[in-house]
Amino acid sequence: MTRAATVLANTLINHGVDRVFCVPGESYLALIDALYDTPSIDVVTARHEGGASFMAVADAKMTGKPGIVMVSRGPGATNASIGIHVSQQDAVPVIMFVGQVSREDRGRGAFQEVDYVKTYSDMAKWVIEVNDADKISECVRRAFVIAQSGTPGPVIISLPEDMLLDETNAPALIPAKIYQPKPNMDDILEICDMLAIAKRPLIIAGGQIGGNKGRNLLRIVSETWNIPVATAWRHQDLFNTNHPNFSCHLAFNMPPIFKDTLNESDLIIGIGTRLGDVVTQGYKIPSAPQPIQKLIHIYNDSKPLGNVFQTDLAIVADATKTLELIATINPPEVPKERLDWISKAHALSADRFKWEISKASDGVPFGNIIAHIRDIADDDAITTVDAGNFATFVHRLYDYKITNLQLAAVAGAMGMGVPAAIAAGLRAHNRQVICFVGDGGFQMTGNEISIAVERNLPIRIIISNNSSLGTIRLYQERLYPDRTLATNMTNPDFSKIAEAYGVKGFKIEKNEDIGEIIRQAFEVNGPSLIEVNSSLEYLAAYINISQIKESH
Ligand SMILES: Cc1ncc(C[n+]2csc(CCOP(=O)(O)OP(=O)(O)O)c2C)c(N)n1
Repeated sequence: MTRAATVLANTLINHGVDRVFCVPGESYLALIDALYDTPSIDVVTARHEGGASFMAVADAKMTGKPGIVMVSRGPGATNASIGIHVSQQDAVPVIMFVGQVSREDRGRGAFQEVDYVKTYSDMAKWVIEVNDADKISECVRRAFVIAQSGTPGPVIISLPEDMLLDETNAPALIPAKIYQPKPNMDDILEICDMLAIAKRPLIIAGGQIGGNKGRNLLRIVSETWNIPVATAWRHQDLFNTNHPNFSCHLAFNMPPIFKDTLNESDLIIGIGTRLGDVVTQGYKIPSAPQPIQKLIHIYNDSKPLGNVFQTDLAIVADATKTLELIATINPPEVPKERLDWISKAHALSADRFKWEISKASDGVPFGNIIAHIRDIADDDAITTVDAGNFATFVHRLYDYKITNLQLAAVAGAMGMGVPAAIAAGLRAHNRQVICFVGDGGFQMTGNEISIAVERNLPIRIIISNNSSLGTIRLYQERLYPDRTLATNMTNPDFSKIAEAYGVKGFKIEKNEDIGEIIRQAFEVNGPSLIEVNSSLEYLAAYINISQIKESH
């Protein structure tokens, strides 16, 4: 007989889990104790469960396998919910283990009791409370299958405290095989027929195009079939942004020229993307419900297919496998019009990269920082990008090569930047990790830099400090002019805070400092943080405050 907690830990090992992110709690002490005997699993202690769940999301984005998070009941579980929401919105597999009150007290409103099935049903793909120790391994195995099948997402496993101590004869199971839907050759031929007659086709590429293999195949299909590629929101890293076939990154609030140009296409192929709100620029590329061009939509789950857009060809299939098969078909000769179309689509991004070093009276325009870092960063650097207006400069100016990785919440949650950098630093030892975060986002989860100090992770954190929740300020300027409320912040000295944590702190206060400070900070053996005194006037990549004021 073996303790349920030990069977659980052994099942995780069988599933290849080598790292879990947690904040410990008395409600699942037996599981923590079981992990004491499994040195192959690295237990990372976050300072806040939100940080832990963000780290699990980031880890999953890097490995393609479920990120694992463990939290205590009630307060721990509710703190962690932000990462569960991101896991759902970003379609990333995450498994969260949550402590629960003992079975005899369930339903009494016991200390920190929460009904996780009710609480998480809207976000998670599956929520299960394991009341029988004999079922623990079976449930964990099923969690891995569910988290990774169809649209990937979160699974919650609730662990009653006393159940973890029960003894069981049920063995620790090995993983079930996950079956991703494959396209059939008829579908592929139909795609190729439509492509062959299209004059201005466009690929919208999404996050389910997995890993280096998928990215390479995307490039091959784009090149052999001469199709420009637009990448889905926060998936710029799927395609080399300097490639002549790169069109643009479908980010928030793009100038209308992007939508207008892309809608000149006569065929859109949405692949590995659900074609959601931001990607489609508010359901306008393609336009809902009836696109103005032909639409092929390929996704590994039937749910998003055909439910918003009138779709000419909908295929439930794995994106990478589909690209692999398209790449086996020889395209017909390219019509000249197609090459003109590629140039036109690419011009969108060529303009995007133009950036004049600008001066502002109220600080450093954050675009100047990004324009510098893109030139000196390693080709395979991992960037983690929090949510906020500062990120518009990263999305506009950063030069993603095919080996770069961008870890950012598609869900737009603030607070993911620093935890994602920790997760990246732990996994990718020999790669540069650069975190871009606003002063607002940093104050949500910046405390997780403690882990960078504990583990001596050479991550670089760049804070855009404009003393404002700038994104919301921008909306206020647009929609409620001269009525700024709740968006100004009195901030601490972030470089000193960094030093107090044991992180080498730097400050950039004027344009002339940029090169030298970044050079010094990037040479630190261990974590470093640069606080940029950012211009509030130049708070976003495509518009500034004076321009909005003038437009009223
Ligand atoms: C967790 C969370 N809370 C609130 C928001 C709404 N929100 C979006 S951006 C933003 C402000 C971000 O401010 P900051 O990090 O300072 O970056 P800036 O926009 O100033 O560049 C807020 C409050 C959000 N997206 N996520």
